[in-house]
Amino acid sequence: MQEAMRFLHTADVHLVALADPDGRRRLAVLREICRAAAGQDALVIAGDLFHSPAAAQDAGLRAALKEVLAECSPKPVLVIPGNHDRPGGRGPHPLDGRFDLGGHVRQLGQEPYEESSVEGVGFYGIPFQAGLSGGDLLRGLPARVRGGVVILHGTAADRDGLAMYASDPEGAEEEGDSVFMDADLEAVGAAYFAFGHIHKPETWTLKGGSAAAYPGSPDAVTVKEEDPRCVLEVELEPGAAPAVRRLPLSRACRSRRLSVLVAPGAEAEALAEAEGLIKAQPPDVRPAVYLRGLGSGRLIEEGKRGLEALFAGRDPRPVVKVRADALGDSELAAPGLLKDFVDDMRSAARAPGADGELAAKTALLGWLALRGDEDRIDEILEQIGGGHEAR
Ligand SMILES: [Mn+2]
Repeated sequence: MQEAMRFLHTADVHLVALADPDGRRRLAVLREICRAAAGQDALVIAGDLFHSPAAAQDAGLRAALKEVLAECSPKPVLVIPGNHDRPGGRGPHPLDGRFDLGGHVRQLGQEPYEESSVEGVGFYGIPFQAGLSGGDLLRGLPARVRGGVVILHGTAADRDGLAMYASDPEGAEEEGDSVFMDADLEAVGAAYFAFGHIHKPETWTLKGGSAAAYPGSPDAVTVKEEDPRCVLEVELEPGAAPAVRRLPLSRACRSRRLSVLVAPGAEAEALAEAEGLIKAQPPDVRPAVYLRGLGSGRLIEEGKRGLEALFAGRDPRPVVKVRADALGDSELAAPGLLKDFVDDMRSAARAPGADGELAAKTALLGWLALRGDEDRIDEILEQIGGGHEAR
């Protein structure tokens, strides 16, 4: 490398079929990235370009993808398979060259690593694979990797608090998870480690002046991805630490988790609140509404379906999750403490000048206190105290 070089680093695009609005939006975000990469020396995609092997088999999606990737031609695109492109990390995968994604697209699919060069800088792609540990994979890189770039897909184990952002922790594709330790990265001595797998943007420096980063998914894939979405611009200069900048993405959506408290007899108020919250979100936010508390299971489920139907045309579509204790209608009507509680709450809510929703929430706390449910009380007080806007 004679002078500075710059490339863009993304990962975890999670393309799905274009019949799904998520698929069309993610491809539009990738187009935005490719257009920006046309002014750089290269684009790195560090795994999980496809959400699943089935998505990669979709010829229509692949044709659209090839057209989008052409936006940065002739600048090279370097891509490795991640755990979603290749569940389990074994056997064939869609990025082994079987599909033509454009002459400038380098599919680094050979195990244990595949080498490529851009502007005299070595790029070492480590495809997601199950045979070797993260430490063994790094120790297997050649000595000339010093000063170069390593592209890899897995969990950086020494990054506290990041593991929870890995997608689908219960999914089969998490098997054979690659784990990389900072000490092993430091021993490699590459200038930059282009990670994929964790969907939250994170950049860190290593001993010896190297840098490592997750760009995060460019478009929200799960409800956890609440940070603004970005692509990373990496600048390598001889004799200097890499400079890593976050570039915002105008077409991307991010998630926002919102809680609504449900109380028996006030289910409709809670659902109206949920509707209002969803409507209040800006268009780049995917609202994820959690219905908490307790109430009629029938009314809550009906309400959830109603909200989903009402917002079926919204892009991005909201997510509605029921986290309330569901009670049967007969339980609510049966004589006893619960019946008395519901009746008292209803009459309190009907009192002149009363705030029905506030009455419901207050009564719910009373009901949980009667049940001795201290954990739930703390959780609910925290939600009420924090307010919805704070998140
Ligand atoms: Mn991913």
